[in-house]
Amino acid sequence: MPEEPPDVARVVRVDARACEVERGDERRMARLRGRLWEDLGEDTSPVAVGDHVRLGEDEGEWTVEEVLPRRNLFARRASGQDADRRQPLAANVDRVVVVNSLAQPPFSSAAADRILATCSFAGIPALLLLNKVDAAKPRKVRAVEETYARAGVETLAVSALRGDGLEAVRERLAEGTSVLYGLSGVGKSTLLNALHPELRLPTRPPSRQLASGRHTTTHSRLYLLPGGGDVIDTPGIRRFRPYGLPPHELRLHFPELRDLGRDCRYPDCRHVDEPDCRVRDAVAAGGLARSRYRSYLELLRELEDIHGGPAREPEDGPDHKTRR
Ligand SMILES: Nc1nc2c(ncn2[C@@H]2O[C@H](COP(=O)(O)OP(=O)(O)OP(=O)(O)O)[C@@H](O)[C@H]2O)c(=O)[nH]1
Ligand SMILES: [Mg+2]
Ligand SMILES: [Zn+2]
Repeated sequence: MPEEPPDVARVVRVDARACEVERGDERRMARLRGRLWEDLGEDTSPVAVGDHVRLGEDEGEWTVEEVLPRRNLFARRASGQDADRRQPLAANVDRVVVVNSLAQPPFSSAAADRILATCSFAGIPALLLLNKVDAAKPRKVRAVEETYARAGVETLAVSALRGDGLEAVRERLAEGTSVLYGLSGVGKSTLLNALHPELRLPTRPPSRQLASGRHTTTHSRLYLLPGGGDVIDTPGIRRFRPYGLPPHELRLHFPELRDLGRDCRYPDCRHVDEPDCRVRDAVAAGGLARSRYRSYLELLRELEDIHGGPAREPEDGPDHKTRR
């Protein structure tokens, strides 16, 4: 039984009908009030890790009465039958650490670029963590670093297993709340174990290294690092789709495209098939990474399919100025 009435707490893990909350040094479960599910709106859940909630009490049990306004929300488009809804991933965070692997699984620019664009859209700073440098060719590491330097994205190349680069990660995460996010098997939990050995989080056994479709981590949870900083470990994803990002805004969330696009003939150039497009010129001249442009095009088509947008086939003449 709580001695004093609980008031405001922070959510550190979310279950189906309850969540684990932290208040001061104390962590315990709190039941979500039924009415929180009544005004869900577009969301798949009323609460996310990192949320501040107002607590109540019911027969000695803690309850979540209200989710307090958020400073920001990292979210994605839900999958499966909930595909039209928003899945909250973490709230009130200071940065998203987009974790990618340089080998096993190979680097996925599609995953990195989708998550980075979504962070930009949500107004959350992001950095790209390149894990498994121990297993990667140095040339590959340099090429990826260069691509993202040109995109204005901070990168950190590390080996969670061997320890390379971990001091820089510790420094970077020492303040505020960070989310580790990325494909399954890239080494998020291994990294967190390296930063905080007492956690002993389960990681994928090496024998299952190449098996796909299985997450080792099943719940997002927030941990406090010994040297400072809070880190949220998340279950790996297979595919990432942004929620609520309007297709015509996408180009603003690819910084190199945004900069190059200022000199396109049309101010609202989509950089697909418009004449005098500086973005396409830059791709042809090697000034813009093909992988980034490919990610952009693929995402643009997907968002236009969802939100409605110009026809996918090239049109005759530059009539797109009147399209919306
Ligand atoms: N060679 C190498 N292997 C690593 C490194 N970091 C992690 N691994 C291996 O990669 C596999 C996956 O690691 P996990 O930490 O379970 O990956 P995860 O991102 O937490 O995966 P999910 O929980 O499924 O999202 C494990 O077998 C790790 O041992 C690294 O720096 N180098
Ligand atoms: Mg994990
Ligand atoms: Zn253009």
